[in-house]
Amino acid sequence: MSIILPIAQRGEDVLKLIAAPVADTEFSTAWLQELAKALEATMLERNGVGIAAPQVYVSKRVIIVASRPNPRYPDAPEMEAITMVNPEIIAQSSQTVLGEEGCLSVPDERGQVSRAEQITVQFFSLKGEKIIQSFHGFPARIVQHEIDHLNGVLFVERI
Ligand code: K1U
Ligand code: ZN
Repeated sequence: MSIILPIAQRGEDVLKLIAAPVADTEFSTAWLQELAKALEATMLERNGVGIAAPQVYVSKRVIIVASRPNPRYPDAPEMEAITMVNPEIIAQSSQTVLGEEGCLSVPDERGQVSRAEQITVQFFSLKGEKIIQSFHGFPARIVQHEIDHLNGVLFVERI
């Protein structure tokens, strides 16, 4: 069992900050593991397909991405949740696509947002392993939405 954390709501300062990178000394620590567990539990409790640490009042560069089919994206892949530490988009397609987004920090609002269709992301595992992975479609949209949270940007600012 893990802790369910409260979600910061639109207008709160923590959602406007540039989140701090996780330091080398923080990898493989109990606190980073516990943060990831609590983030995933909170995302699942809220039926989300992603979450970023600033949404639970922790201004650190940690996100979770967990695509699954849903009424808006019935063909979305079912993914194991991926925890990304210090994620960076290192390449993106020039092709963009409009798609519906929601946000756990902006309840009851949905909107069409233009995002790169395909991205390549460099990130670190909780143990500090460097991973480079490409995403397209809905998972790529979730990654971009979550990285926006790390940079103090909400999807409503992109509409
Ligand atoms: O970061 C968050 O606030 C979570 C957010 C992730 C997200 C959803 C849709 C597009 C991009 C990013 C959510 O999980 S909102 C709730 C949700 O499950 C959902 C909303 C719209 C379409 C599909 C799912
Ligand atoms: Zn969001």
